[in-house]
Amino acid sequence: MQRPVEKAPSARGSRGESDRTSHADTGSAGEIVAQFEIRYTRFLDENGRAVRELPAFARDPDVMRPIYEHMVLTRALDRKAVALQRTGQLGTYPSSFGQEGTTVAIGAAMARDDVLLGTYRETGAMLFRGVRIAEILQYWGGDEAGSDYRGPGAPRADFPICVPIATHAPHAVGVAYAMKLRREPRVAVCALGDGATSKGDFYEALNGAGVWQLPLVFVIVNNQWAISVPRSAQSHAETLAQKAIAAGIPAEQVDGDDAVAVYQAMRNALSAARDGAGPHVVEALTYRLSDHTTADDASRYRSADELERRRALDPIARLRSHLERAKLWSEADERRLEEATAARIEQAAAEFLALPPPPPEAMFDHLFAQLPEALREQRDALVAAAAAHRAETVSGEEDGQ
Ligand SMILES: Cc1ncc(C[n+]2csc(CCOP(=O)(O)OP(=O)(O)O)c2C)c(N)n1
Ligand SMILES: [Mg+2]
Repeated sequence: MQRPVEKAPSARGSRGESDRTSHADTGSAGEIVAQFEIRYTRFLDENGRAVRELPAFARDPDVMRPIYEHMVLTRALDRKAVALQRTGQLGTYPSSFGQEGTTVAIGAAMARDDVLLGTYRETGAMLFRGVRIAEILQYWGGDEAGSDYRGPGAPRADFPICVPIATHAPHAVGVAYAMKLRREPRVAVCALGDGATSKGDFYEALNGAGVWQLPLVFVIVNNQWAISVPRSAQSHAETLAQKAIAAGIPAEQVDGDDAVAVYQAMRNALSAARDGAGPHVVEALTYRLSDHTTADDASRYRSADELERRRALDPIARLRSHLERAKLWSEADERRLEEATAARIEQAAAEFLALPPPPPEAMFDHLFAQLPEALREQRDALVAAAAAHRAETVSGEEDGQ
């Protein structure tokens, strides 16, 4: 019996109606009504050699050099932030060590007016988009004012770092819906982890983005771990990208340690979304070389062998070899970059360390344009309690207690 099909599968990469017919009689359980495939793209191998014809931008110094420079900057900031945390000068910090190829290429591919909704591991994208180093440190130092990006050319519309897993995915749908409603040529980018793809928020967001055909690009930053949960225990699906298929959204995988592959996939997805072609999902396969955060010790759950193997795929070394081979980078460039990067980091760290500690009520500020009523009450209560505590301390000191 023929099963009615409302509509041919619309996801790019699907085989569509004609294949359906050719497979119709092959199975005893019924005809195949939909088939899909997920493609994987990589341009540079682990040694930075091209494995297929490179896109033109891969030889364009104006595109590639800033990407490389920001990858180096991101790694240097991570190193400094961990050192500050270890010496009691910063709160818990999540390094993006090993993921620089993905996070920087996300930021580089976006247009200024696009809106980034990222997790705590998108430092490279934030830096590329003009968030100041001192602001990033300020945020991780526990001061919410760091989320109120104010540098020159700051991405004012970008969302603050999202620590709750996947809760920013439905927000991204709202942002993209507004863009569509206002007919703005803008795209929302929602970056989230492999672990986040197991959350209901993610599936709900995919569904909304698909059904409303929103200008929204999801990037699954698959770094193989969700704290101590490995990718193999996260989902039985062969790829995380294919979760998009159920929502009618085209999806693909890229080598996330190949900045050229991530940049190209993002550029294509962003320009299609800007032109009204709807959402897209990019799964970037990378690896978290660091502990989950400074509060974690990954050696308790993953092997030294695995880490060793993955270190050899370093996205920075890979891109540098490509740039040197393409004559876009030299030893002298590297020395200059190292010096300039170290100076920028030290200057920003000094600026951060000189900031006065925020008052306790600042934790309520800088996130909402208008504080919701329930939070306003809590803020008022905190201000009153802090004032009472100060008065008590002063009178205690006066009494010589
Ligand atoms: C809603 C929610 N549940 C649990 C946590 C605790 N938590 C913090 S990070 C994390 C793992 C996230 O893994 P993944 O999405 O792969 O991102 P990654 O940290 O690897 O970048 C969890 C469960 C949280 N922050 N938010
Ligand atoms: Mg992860």
